[in-house]
Amino acid sequence: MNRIFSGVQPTGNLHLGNYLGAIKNWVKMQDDFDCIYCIVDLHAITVPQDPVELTSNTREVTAGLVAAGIDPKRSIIFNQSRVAAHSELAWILNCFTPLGWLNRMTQFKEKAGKKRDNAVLGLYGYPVLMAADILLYHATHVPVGEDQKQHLELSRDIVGAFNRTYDRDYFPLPEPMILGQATRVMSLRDGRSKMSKSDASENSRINLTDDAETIQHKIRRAKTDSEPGMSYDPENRPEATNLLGIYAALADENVEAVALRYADDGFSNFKDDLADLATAKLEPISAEMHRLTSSNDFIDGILRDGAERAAAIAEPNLRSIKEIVGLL
Ligand code: AQP
Repeated sequence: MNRIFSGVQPTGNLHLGNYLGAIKNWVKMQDDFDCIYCIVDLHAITVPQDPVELTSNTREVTAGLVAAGIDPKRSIIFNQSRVAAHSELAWILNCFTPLGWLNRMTQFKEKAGKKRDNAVLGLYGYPVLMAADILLYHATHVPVGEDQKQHLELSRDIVGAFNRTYDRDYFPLPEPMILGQATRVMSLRDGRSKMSKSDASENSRINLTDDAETIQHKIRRAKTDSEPGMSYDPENRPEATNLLGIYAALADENVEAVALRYADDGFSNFKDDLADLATAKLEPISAEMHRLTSSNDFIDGILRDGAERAAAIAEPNLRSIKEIVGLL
């Protein structure tokens, strides 16, 4: 069976972008793939993290995956730092990754900002650790949102460099899977920037832990424009386009069909319907997350069991990689 590997950072609340761009698809893939879903805590520490919050976010993200429908018995769910092979393989792959490739990564440029010399080495090497995550399990398919496409291309380049160096087809080329109607959900406060956990504005995103009232409030306050009616126009109407895309993804409908249905409605009517739809879809997940996080034991058990199953695949693979490189 083909294998999926995908990850999510425990850097804060899971939001609608994570759900529609990644997790909703991950749930469906369990029927057709051998799935490994990783809480990438080593990636999270590439920017400063409060230790207590990092631990609690790791549990909360795990609860979010399970509440959204990932079955920890069928799929492996674990946190990255428990399987040391990720860090070991990342070091090996660092030695196959020219700096020129990393210099092109837009996420590093965005996250490092203007003070690039102060950015840490881990942030620069973030995509190499991501390549290690994927290649350690010989994953064939990687479901991601649009924002991670460039990193996945880098993983494919690293596979090419490694396989060429040792003149064998050792690592399979991982295929990106950019699925669904909402591969890039935008901020509710600015239709041109990505919905993100690290956005300072709480109103920019809908968290999976938000209750019905908060969801309704955030959607009603979402930025609008002054055009009449709703229309799908990414270039000129980013906010309307984003809200229509969210509706289509939540309802599993075609976005053009949704736009046509609301062509004569103003933002206000559309937002009422979107708020009802979002509440109906997200409230059960939020309620289940609260239930699951009421005791740590259940979540910690999932992560412990997942790490054992992940290590059982990762460790023999790392041994054969080391043999190829001449490290034993
Ligand atoms: N806005 C988004 N729209 C669609 N997909 C998204 N993803 C993230 N944001 C959106 C997808 O969710 C998966 C997990 O992402 P992540 O949490 O590991 O990293 P991220 O992309 O850096 O997410 P954030 O929220 O923007 O985190 P911070 O603020 O900490 O950097 C990935 O598949 C991603 O594509």
